[in-house]
Amino acid sequence: MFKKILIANRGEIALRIQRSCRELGIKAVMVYSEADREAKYIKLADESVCIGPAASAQSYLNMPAIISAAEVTDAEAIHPGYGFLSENADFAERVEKSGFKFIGPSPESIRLMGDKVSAKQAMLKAGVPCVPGSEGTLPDDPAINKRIAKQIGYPVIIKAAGGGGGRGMRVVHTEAALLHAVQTTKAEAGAAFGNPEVYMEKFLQNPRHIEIQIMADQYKNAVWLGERDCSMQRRHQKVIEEAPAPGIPRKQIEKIGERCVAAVKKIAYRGAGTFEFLYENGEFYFIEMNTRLQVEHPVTEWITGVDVVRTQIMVAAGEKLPFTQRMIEIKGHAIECRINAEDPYKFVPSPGRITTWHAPGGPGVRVDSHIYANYFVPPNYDSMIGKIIVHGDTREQALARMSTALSETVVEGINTNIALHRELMVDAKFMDGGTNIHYLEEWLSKRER
Ligand code: MV4
Repeated sequence: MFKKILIANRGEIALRIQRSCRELGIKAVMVYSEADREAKYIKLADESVCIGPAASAQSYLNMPAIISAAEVTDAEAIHPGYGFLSENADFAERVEKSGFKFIGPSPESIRLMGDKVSAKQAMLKAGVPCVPGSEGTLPDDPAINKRIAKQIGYPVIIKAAGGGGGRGMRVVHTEAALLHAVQTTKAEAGAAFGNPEVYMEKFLQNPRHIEIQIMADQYKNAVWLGERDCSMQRRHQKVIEEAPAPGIPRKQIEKIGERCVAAVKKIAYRGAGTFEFLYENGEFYFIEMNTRLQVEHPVTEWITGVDVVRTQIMVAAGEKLPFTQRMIEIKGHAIECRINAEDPYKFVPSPGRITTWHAPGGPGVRVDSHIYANYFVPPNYDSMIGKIIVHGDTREQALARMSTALSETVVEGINTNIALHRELMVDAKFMDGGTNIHYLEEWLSKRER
């Protein structure tokens, strides 16, 4: 096992990874920007290194500074967390070329999945059901593109191969609008991702977002750890996640989970990964794979009993997966609310000093957060300041526990979205379960203040 790991991230996930290191008897080196100097998890660290100014580009995205920090502290491995450099194949490659283990998949796997066209081709070949669409990237020939769209049937969606997570997409409803949409998406993709390639899919109008968590070691052992329903989102930012997904037949999810495991083995994937699916009219359609630890991993941890971060570290160190598929049983129901420092109605970020912090507790309540009274939320980063996760024997119990947990929570000095979560936990449609990806935005547009 590693003796020392460098954690190349900040905030709640830096603390989450630090906790796993402690538990495994591994020393944690934290890196931080000037804006995060006063954070408590920095003071708790075995060692810490300032890697630059507040701006992410000069600190948490600064590859030479992070690799130098690993060198001077003699760390053996680097955990990238989520966001920042976590899905950057060049970073993973530079980490390994510098003699460190990257706690994540190989650069080749990250690259394969980073290109959404090669990802889809690999998954199709491995037997994972995908959204019907173009076979690869679209050619420049207008007649061919019109033919592809006609074959798929309108509406279609044009997506950038280098995009993902909702960036670089355009919906097209008629043939008259097709060629302009292809050209514009290409131009934008070239500018934004340095790759103008685009592909086409059938546009699904009212899907749910269901994802499958997988874990694999370097010996081609792989398991799936249930699914998560992440349909409650606003502008491609997830707001609430839960597991299992309400109302989907177990047999059907098992079939998809097994397909994901087969695919992971086929591409010799190592580490944690997530298959994103759209689920509409009772069918699953693969859209993308994420090659990182995800924000919402705690709901999976709670229904399976598997510590995802601990397992990531173990398999990166060359150990075998400590469990088989037979040992994974789904127990109860878990819900996560992301707590953001933001205006509860306008959603503009609300950085500043937290004057009061009272965390919820009791049976089935987990809080993943780095905040404390007198903590200053810097304006330079994502507005998520923590997560409240609950578990119950049933979804109803989990909902009730979340409502209680939210009512106990006190954050003063900044604005948060806690009131929004409290309203959603008692919303009749959300309580029924199975809302689609548009539900939250529609709900917000009708919300009274
Ligand atoms: C789609 C889609 C409908 N049809 N693809 C958005 C994020 C990116 N991961 C893929 N996205 C979508 N792809 C087809 N063929 C609708 C979305 C989408 C979406 C997906 C998941 C969660 C929230 C979403 C919000 C808007 C659009």
